[in-house]
Amino acid sequence: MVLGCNNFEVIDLGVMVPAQTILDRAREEKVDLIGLSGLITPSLEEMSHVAKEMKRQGFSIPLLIGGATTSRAHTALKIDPHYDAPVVWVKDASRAVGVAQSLLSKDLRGPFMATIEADYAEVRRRHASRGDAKPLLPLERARAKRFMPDWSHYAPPQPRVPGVTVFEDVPLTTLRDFIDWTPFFQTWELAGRFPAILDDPVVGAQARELWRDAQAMLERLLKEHWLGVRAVAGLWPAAQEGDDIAVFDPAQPKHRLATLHTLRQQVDKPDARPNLALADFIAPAGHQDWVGAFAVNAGLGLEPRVARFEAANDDYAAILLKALADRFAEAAAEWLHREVRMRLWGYAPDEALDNEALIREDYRGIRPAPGYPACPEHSEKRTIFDLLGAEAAIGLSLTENFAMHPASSVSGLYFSHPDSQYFVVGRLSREQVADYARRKGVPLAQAERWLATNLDYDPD
Ligand code: B12
Repeated sequence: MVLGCNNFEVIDLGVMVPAQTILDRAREEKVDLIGLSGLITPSLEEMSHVAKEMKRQGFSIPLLIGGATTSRAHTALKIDPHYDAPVVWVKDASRAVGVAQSLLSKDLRGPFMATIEADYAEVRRRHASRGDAKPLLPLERARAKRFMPDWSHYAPPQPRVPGVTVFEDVPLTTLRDFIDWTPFFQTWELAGRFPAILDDPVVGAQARELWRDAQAMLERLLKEHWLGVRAVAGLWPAAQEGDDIAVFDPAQPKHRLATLHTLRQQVDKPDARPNLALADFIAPAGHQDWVGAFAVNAGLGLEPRVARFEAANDDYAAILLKALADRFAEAAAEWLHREVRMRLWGYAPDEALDNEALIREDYRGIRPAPGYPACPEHSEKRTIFDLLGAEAAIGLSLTENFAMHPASSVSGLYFSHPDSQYFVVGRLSREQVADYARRKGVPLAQAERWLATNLDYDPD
């Protein structure tokens, strides 16, 4: 949009486009630049692949990199080395115009690229000397330091409604009260917490205008029922098995349905703090513990509406609507988690928390989502989807790189242990990645690609 408003003609190929389609179209249209955007980690690998293909197929046009999951370091280390023509990471869209103009100008390109290359060289130098970073604990030591409550004194809550529960049509008017508006403003690159942001001395006026537009669209959306939201939650008997979680059939508790694989922190912590893995929050066999999973889809009916706005050249309304659908996805995850705590699992039937308290996570239990720092590996979504039957139940599909379609959707796990908490898995040794690959039954190189941003070593 920003480039379009500055006299660049942009050909938008959409999402999950194969490398060859991008390159063929670029040739056909004789484009000046290619841009790639990445929201979740698996896109990072795909970007390196596109860069390699550009080199192999003799391209010489610049490659722009952007999106929430990309970084200067990743671009310098993993993409730039694969392509000889300029590769430039663009921090936010407002800088895209300056970058594109510099790259296309005969006079500016040289000095501009000299600065970028110097910058990347510095990133690579720092990366090469990162051997100075504190060494990680061997896996066995990290495991010995796991979170280990006295399970013999723990009575896991038994669900009131075991197995899978589907919500065909979650009322939008219910979800409205569960919306966390702060990330909505982030989508528009307006920094600050809601509602204080509305009175912010710098961005307040803009935030208020956006807020008014969003409320007006929300009213129409509710009245005319533009969106459908479906949700599914499941609760199964479970047992900790090392860093894995065995998941069983509620009807036949000896029948194993699946294994969830978790990753353990290996940083050497100065004090007695444990080295956590999510599996630590589930009791070992013999204690009748349970694990949960969920998926919500807030994108039903969204695409044709967005297409209508786009056809009318109303990009603002199209983005506003997508951002509202994203808020409904997160609100549905918040609402569903409360349903689970109060009703389905039912361990907190009398919980009485307002939206502020929910946003602060003042309740018992967590819902980590694959891709977030406590479980950075996205392929676990496949297991979650299979357990829930998410495709059939709520019309949510998973691409081969584990992105969910429709985009406005969230999936994750439920833990009920009162001490369960979010944490950052962080850097991983080859030893742990090899162990993880073995547990998942995939080649080491595959696990290394999935965990590319967590590796403490160079896999090549
Ligand atoms: C909104 C959001 C969502 C929404 C919508 C996602 C969607 N519609 O695709 C919802 C709530 C649905 C969601 C779901 C998920 N999310 Co989310 N989400 C975000 C959040 C909060 C903001 C992203 C965003 O829209 N930003 C606003 C846009 C405008 O910014 P942007 O993408 O960075 O792009 C800007 C620039 O980068 C630049 N740019 C972007 N692309 C390009 C390309 C070029 C060529 C150029 C020049 C510039 C450029 O321009 C933009 C404007 O300046 C981020 C956290 C964050 N603060 O970034 C997490 C984040 C992206 N999500 C994350 C995750 C893990 C997920 C889930 C996988 C969780 C789950 N298990 O359910 C799902 C995946 C959904 C899916 N469909 O597969 C992680 C990804 C981490 C990772 N390593 O993979 C993030 C980074 C959060 C985190 N801190 O860990 N998410």
